[in-house]
Amino acid sequence: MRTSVAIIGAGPAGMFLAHLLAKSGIDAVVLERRDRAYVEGRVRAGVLEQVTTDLMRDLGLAERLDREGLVHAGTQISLDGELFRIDMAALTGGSAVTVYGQQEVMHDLFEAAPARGIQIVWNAQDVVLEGLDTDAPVVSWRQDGEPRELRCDFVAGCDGYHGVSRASIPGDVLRTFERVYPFGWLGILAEVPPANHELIYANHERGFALASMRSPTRSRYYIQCGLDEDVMDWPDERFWDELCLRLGSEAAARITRGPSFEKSIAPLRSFVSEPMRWGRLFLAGDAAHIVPPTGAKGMNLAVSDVMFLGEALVEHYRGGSTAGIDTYSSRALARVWKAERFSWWFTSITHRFPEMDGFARRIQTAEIEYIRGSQAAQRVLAENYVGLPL
Ligand code: RFL
Ligand code: PHB
Repeated sequence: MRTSVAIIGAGPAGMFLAHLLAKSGIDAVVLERRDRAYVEGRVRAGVLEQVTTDLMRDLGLAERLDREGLVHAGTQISLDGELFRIDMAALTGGSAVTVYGQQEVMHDLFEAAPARGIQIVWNAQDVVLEGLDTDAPVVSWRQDGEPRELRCDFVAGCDGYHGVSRASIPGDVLRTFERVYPFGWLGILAEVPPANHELIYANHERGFALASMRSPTRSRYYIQCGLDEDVMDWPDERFWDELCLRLGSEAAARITRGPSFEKSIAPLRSFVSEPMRWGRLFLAGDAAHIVPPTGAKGMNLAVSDVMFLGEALVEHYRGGSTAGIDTYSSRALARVWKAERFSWWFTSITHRFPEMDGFARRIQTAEIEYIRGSQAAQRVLAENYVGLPL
């Protein structure tokens, strides 16, 4: 088999890239280790930046998004139970975010793929990348136990944090930067109306909490938890009690409790690997970087990476210029590091850290009080939250 671009991974990065290339008539094959139900079933991101919703519109994938997506012009912050609002639209000249689950995005990307000639190979086992520093890379894998091979011009490594792509770059080329946080997020989904029409990010003495949603009838809530905790120790009633305490009485009064149908713990990490290109391999999305979920940047960064990469590849195939390809890594990393900074900062001002003493706690409180009282500080938060320009 032969194609122009072999895309490893059918997550948001891989599938958005496949659609971008298809739109410009560039041949690509997507290789995915799991099946469609697994990829589409993963409960993950919920908040889309305008860059992401605009791309979905450009690609003709926004019919359902425009019908069902919940546009949020503001967000709420709670400090020890007291709420205040950041008017993102007013502070950014009209920008907003849209609540539309990653599962819905994946569904729309997969549904539209066959009609556009996008080829996805599901259950591709033991993917190996070779010849990445030559003009003729080769991707091999196993399909139902049989060996398969794909020759290509370029490989897009969109296979997430645990994929093979980053690991195919020699150790003396790759530099990695990392912070691992001493806590996780315990998240639930429940078929109950959300407590509030906008998200609430809460800093409380007992730890962080987040009130989010997926639709007017489906809520997504998170609380900060220890890394050694077990979901089995968090029956629904305990979760609701703790959530209500941390969000404070005003928000708690509006919480509708109900049985959760998803409950899991996610660790928090900041991670960047540089460069994002080696020879004919390009890394995009979680394969190259991870942000803690505070600020909702992960999927949006995967999207901006592949917008840069798509542009570079189209430029190459149209005119033979390698300018976009050569600057891909530095262009993508410039935006990545700003989102890393924001996610790290937003995590650091909203969570309880084990080593936190009275001084650290008061500095944190002062920082949030400062945001509450300063338009300038609110604007900084808002322009990062809605997404920095490409
Ligand atoms: P993905 O989604 O991990 O997809 C990678 C795909 O590659 C496949 N794969 C392989 N395929 C072939 N061969 C191999 N060897 C392979 N190894 C892996 C995998 O099966 C998978 O299908 O990476 P991608 O595309 O870069 O997308 C990244 C986003 O999924 C991720 O950043 C977000 O989910 C992060 N995230 C959030 N992002 C947001 O923008 N807004 C949010 O509100 C938000 N909330 C979240 C989040 C992530 C969370 N968790 C669980 C990590 C909330 C949570 C709790
Ligand atoms: C979510 O709804 O899953 C969500 C929302 C905002 C975040 C992270 C996750 O910052």
